Parts: sequence; C-alpha cells; structure tokens
Amino acid sequence: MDGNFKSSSNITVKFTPISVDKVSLTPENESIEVGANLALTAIVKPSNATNKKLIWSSSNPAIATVNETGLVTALKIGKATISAVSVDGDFEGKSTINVVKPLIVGGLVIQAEDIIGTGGTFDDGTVPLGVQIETGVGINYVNTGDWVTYSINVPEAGEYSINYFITTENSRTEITMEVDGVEVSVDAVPNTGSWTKYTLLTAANRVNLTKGTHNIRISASSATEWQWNLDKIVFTTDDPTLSNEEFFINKNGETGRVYPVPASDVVYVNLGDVEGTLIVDLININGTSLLSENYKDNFKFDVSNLSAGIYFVVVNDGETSFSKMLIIE
Ligand SMILES: [Ca+2]
Ligand SMILES: [Ca+2]
Repeated sequence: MDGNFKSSSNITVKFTPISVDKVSLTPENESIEVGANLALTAIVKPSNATNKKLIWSSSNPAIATVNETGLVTALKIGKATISAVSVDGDFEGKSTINVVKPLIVGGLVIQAEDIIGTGGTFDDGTVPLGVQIETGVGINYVNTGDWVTYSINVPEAGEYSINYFITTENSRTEITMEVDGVEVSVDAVPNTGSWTKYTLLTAANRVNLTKGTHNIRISASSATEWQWNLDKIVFTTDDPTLSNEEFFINKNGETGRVYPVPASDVVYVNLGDVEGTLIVDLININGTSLLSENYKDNFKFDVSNLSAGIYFVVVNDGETSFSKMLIIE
C-alpha cells in the first residue's frame, strides 16, 4: 500500500441575513368605488433585505379585501385599513382605503384588461407595440398610436352613453372609440395628476348599438407620447351624470339609485345587491301609495299617467324603510 490518504475540507459559507427595517405602502390614502380594484405598492427597506415576504390583511374585509400581491377589491361603502406586515421583524405598512359609492351602477361593462388584440406604432422598451395588461386593474403603458380591441355582446338595442374609467398624469391625451370600424367619439382625457387615480370620463358622443356582438376598438389618438391608463368602459342607456339621479344608502351600506330625476315616463330603481323581499312603493305627497311592487332586478315604475308633482319612492324591507323624493314632470 503506497498511500493512505485521507482528504477532507470544510468550507464554511458565512451567511449574514439582512434584516428588514421598514415597510411602507403607496398610496397611503385612496378613495375607490365599490367594485373597483387598486394595486397597492409595498416598499420594503432595505431593498436588499433577505426576506421581503409580507402578510397582507384588511381591517374590515366586508368593506375591502386584499390579496397576497396587494391588490385591493372594494366591496362596500366605508373605510378599511390595509396592512402589509413583514414576516421578518413584523414591520407594518398601512394604507387607508375609502370606499365610495359608484358613479355608475349597472350598464354594459368592458374591463379594459379583457383585450382581444393590441398593437401600436411606438416601441416603449417595455411593451414592444401596444399596451400592457395590469391584471385585475386594466391597461397601461399606452403610447400614442397604441390600440386595443374588445368584443361586446349587447342584450338590448339602444342609444348608449360611453363612460371611461381612465386616468393620466399627462396633458393633451386623447381616447378614440370605433365601433365595428366606424369612429364614434374622440375625447380629451382629463389629467388627474396620477397614473392610478381613475376618473369618470363620459364621451361627448353617444352610440347606437344594435342587439348582438360588436367590435370595439380603442386608441390613444393624440400625439403625446405617454397617454393614459384605462380601467373599464361602461355603456349605459341612461345619462350617467349625477344631476338626474338620487342616491341613497340602504342598511347594508349598499348604494341605491332612483332615476331619472325629474322623471316623465319611467322611473328606475336600482338597489344594488339586496337580500330578502323588499317592497318598493311610489307614494304621493299625501302619503298615499299609488304603485307598490316587490323589488326585482331592472325594477321600474311606469309614471307616464301620473300628474306632475312631488312623489316619493319608498323601499321597505320589513324592518326599515328608505325613501327618496322624486319629481315627475
Ligand atoms: Ca405601449
Ligand atoms: Ca378593470
């Protein structure tokens, strides 16, 4: 035996974890509508911390929930505090979410993220040509000349208002809609000062939609290099401006609407999501019930035979009632 080697080596890897020392959330305060989403951004410091994992929670999940990526979903009017707590060190970042009544209830909704196709003329270095989908929110990275296409199935022919939920922090941006290849409306987008502060933009023109499937093409049509972010498009058959409707909040915190106000032919009552039996009455100024029906979806009263004057819509669930004044012309 000419050798009896025993070799050994020990390599010690010295691993010093870098601890988290701060967590913050942006935005710290935000108002969002019932049904809307907001993507919160968490900043964990130092940026090279070893374990940046966060546990997200909501102080009031009945008002707003949050998922494991910080995407907030607004469920009911009210306030909730969203927290992100670091697994390493229990540092907490907070954001106060104020859930407000929707500007529009109902309508035909196209979520901007549900695109069929996209393209464009401007390679922004992140998205080659066209827009980027922000999951659960909408589309962003929209440059001049970028376009997206959607399909919509219209259940009932009518003349529809076009309502964009849109935001930009640039001036002189523009959104154009074509329906089945025909340009419908070109609208300047208001500068909200933020890429995440969505606002309601009602297009200048309305559109006649026949029953059935239509192709919708949206484009960013001014010359400004960076244009806007779009959450959704809502087609409504009623003028969505607040001036012709009355809101009320039912005991579940849901937003209800009575519209149009003033009315002449038909009065619509939309209570949002409700449980149990509710009775809707139309009473005159003397308190006499003229019309009374159980509430159902697409509820309406024919008021064309009533004389002009002041009336009340009263919603009764057996325990409490809510009433709203109504003017009939
Ligand atoms: Ca782009
Ligand atoms: Ca959306």
